Amino acid sequence: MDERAVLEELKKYRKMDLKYEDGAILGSMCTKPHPITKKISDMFFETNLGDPGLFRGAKKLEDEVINNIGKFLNNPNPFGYIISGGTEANITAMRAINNIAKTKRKNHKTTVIMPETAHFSFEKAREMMDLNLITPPLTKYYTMDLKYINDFIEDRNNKNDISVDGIVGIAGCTELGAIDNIKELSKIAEQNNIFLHVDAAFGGFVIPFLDDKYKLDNYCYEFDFSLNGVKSMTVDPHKMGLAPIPAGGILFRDKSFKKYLDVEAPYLTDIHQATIIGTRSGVGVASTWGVMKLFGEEGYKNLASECMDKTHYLVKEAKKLGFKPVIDPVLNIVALEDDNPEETSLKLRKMGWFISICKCVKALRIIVMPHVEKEHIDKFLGALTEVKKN
Ligand code: 0PR
Repeated sequence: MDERAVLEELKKYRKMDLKYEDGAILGSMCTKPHPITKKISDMFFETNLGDPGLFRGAKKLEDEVINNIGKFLNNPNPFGYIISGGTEANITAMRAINNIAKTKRKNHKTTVIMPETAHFSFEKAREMMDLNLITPPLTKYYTMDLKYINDFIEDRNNKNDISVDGIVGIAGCTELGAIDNIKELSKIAEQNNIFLHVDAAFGGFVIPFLDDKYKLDNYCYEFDFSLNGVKSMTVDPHKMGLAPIPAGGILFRDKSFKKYLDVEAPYLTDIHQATIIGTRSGVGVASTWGVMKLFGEEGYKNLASECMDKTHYLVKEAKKLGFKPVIDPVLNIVALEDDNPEETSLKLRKMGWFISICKCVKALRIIVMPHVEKEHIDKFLGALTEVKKN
């Protein structure tokens, strides 16, 4: 095939894909990347951060991006990477917890407390590392029950069996956007010398930029490294950061955690490697750097406000039509109660609407990403009303 034919053929496939701007993608945490990232991708497309000595510019950008993200998460001295996504970031944090636990005790199953609402990437980590996961009950706000955690740890302490190695709190849970009380979890973690990881894959690029007027009384919005117990955090540029996929983020409090991740890589330009993935593109790093410089704090604040305004619009209009949200919107994620979410979402899909559903509660799930406009919301609610009539 000649070049023109190859490209023409590829266009046919690309046409089969849904487009964010058409507004039918309502259940995705990704969105159309910022247009500047097309040019950046072109510039950095062959870079490989798996061998950073060869791509010193890309590596320097990665260090700068981690520092820049660290700044808005109140960490002046972060250590971390821009990697393939939230899944890799969470598995990386679990590797650290597991390896720290192994240095303390042999023949002990690493035990981590996390909510039932945690993303399924933790299930992959559990399976890979044979972790023991403890899931406390949820409060009516869909956050982890702190009393249960305190009692659980105290009980272990009393039995002289200090076996909790990690706690995971979620800042913006996948299904509902709820935020665990990271401030209290941080205290518990500090008092008991337990590693606290915060999964802010989604919330990391929203909560720091959220105007006070959107904040609810029932949630604590402090979630970052200003809380001393927080040791690591997942924060994904390819979600609300507007970077193209793949760009997930893992940040640790400081470089002292690197030794728990390093494996020897003697034939590379850097003789240790801490990331799970070896060969990895610098495109996500450079794109994240670019969008952050272009947008600045003001840009992300505006983006968060726009998405929250549209979220409240969706909730208001949905209520008028008799649909009830599971919780008031904490972030730009809405779950609407539904007696048969699987069936409803399938019917909607047949009409061209792609939402997702919750697992922890019977509900339809809509993520009001930047590409979702009010006109899409109106049309979608019309379709939902029709589906529920039949
Ligand atoms: N942590 C949280 C809190 C998440 O919500 C997600 C993904 C992850 C970790 C894992 O991130 P990666 O998918 O980057 O590895 N949450 C979305 C979800 O499961 C991912 C997604 C994105 C799904 C776009 C569909 C979609 O169209 O809903």
